[in-house]
Amino acid sequence: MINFVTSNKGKHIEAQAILGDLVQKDIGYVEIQADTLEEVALYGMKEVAARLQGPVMLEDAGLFVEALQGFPGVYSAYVQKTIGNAGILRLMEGQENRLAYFKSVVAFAEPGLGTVMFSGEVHGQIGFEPRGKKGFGYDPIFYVGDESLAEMDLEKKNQISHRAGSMRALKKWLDSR
Ligand code: ITT
Repeated sequence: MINFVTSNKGKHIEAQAILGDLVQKDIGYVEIQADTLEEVALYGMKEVAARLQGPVMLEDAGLFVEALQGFPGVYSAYVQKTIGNAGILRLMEGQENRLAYFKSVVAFAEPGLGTVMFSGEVHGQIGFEPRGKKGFGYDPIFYVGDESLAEMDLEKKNQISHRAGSMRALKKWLDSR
């Protein structure tokens, strides 16, 4: 059993489908202002590992838009809460380059072991309109091929997503110990 520290139910459901025995812990942790998801995750893990017993993991994710020089990136949670998907579409008005990617960094620790981290990415495009009701966050505006992530069921998103990549890498590592 692994404690997954996250406030995000959608993340928990997607990660659980890959890792199995996960318990969501919505206990919060300090997300520092840093240039990379790895730094945010590693710093958060120091706090979380000190507060919880046993195996624990957390994940930091972000959307990186090429035409916006990687914005919102490490600021993705704040941007989603403030200007949201409509705000990103507005920033992208008149932009021909729609390329973007999601990145996920998962950090795992247990007593007596240092933190290990794994990452995953999915590359796609920012659409011209939101589509779909599944998933969460930026899913309705992020397209892989003709479909937004919010149009895909969990199984399909979990075949291609950034989170599926990082969680599968963690699973492989856990299984090989
Ligand atoms: P935590 O408690 O785990 O930090 P969070 O939702 O704040 O939950 P992040 O900081 O990792 O998670 O996520 C940054 C933002 O990117 C946040 O607004 C998410 O909704 C969004 N996001 C992350 N993964 C996503 C995905 O698979 N699809 C769409 N949006 C995603």
